[in-house]
Amino acid sequence: RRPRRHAITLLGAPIEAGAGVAGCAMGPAMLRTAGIVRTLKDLGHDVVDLGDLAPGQPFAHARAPEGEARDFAEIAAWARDLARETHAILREGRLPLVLGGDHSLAMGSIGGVAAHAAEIGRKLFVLWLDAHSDYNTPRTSPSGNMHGMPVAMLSGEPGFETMFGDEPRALIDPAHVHLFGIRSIDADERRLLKARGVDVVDMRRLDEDGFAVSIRRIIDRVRAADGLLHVSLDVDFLDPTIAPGVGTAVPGGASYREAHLVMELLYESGLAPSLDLVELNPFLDERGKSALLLVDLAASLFGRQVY
Ligand code: 5AB
Ligand code: MN
Ligand code: MN
Ligand code: MN
Repeated sequence: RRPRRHAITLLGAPIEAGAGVAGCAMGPAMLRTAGIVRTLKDLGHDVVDLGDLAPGQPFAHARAPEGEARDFAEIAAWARDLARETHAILREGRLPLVLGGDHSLAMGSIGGVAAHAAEIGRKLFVLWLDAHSDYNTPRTSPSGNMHGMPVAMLSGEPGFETMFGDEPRALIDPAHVHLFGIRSIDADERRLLKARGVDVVDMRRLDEDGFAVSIRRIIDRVRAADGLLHVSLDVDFLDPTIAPGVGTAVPGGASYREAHLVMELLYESGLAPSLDLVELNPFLDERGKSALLLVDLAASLFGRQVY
């Protein structure tokens, strides 16, 4: 196999207002310390690091919705700025790699990818690697934490109308979303996910079918539609024993090899996804263990091979 060379643009989004505990704002710095730039360069890629996005002015236009969504205006500002950036990066023919930051940043990163997909007339598929389904709305959320809401927001669920302006609209098709590694869903989320036809590959199904079969099914679907793929990797997708640096640990996650296999098969697919690395909480990590694992997973996604 000949290695492929990608043009990758890194952008830090040190946002933690969407999470229940502090610490994710240090995520981008930690991923750089763990060697994300050098690792991707050593694989032969053209890597540019834009540094961290400066927090935007809280978007005065964003009105707190009914129900609870903590720091809505601040997260709306991040989302609008990030969407503009990921869209611009893709327009230059490069792949955005967003370093988080809590998972609410995906409202922006994927918002920009979706705008690009629409512009070039391609279908966008999202692979959401996570313990949680992140499909709460301000009305259904048990916590009010917006890192539990990005998939719902992107899918056009009510409560987020003022995020990008006043038009209520879906940025992605929920039937093109694949939630993967899931083992914690709230009751209202389950109801909405079923109604919208989201593909939920939970851990129980992964135990039975295996990771390889399950990821190949998704790859085949994206290929058949000539779609674009975005991968959003939440640290809590991984088992907390191998990735302790996370505020929302759930037992029974992906093992070291299962996670790498997902990345290796994605690389071999040639789909070259845009990527978020999110929810790393360096304050809770153990001697950089989780950060180093994330960098290694990014390396596998971008072509590192044993043999
Ligand atoms: B994460 C929970 N469903 O909404 C909620 O880490 C947890 O981005 C959300 O996946 C976890 O508060 C959000 C209970
Ligand atoms: Mn575009
Ligand atoms: Mn999660
Ligand atoms: Mn998440």
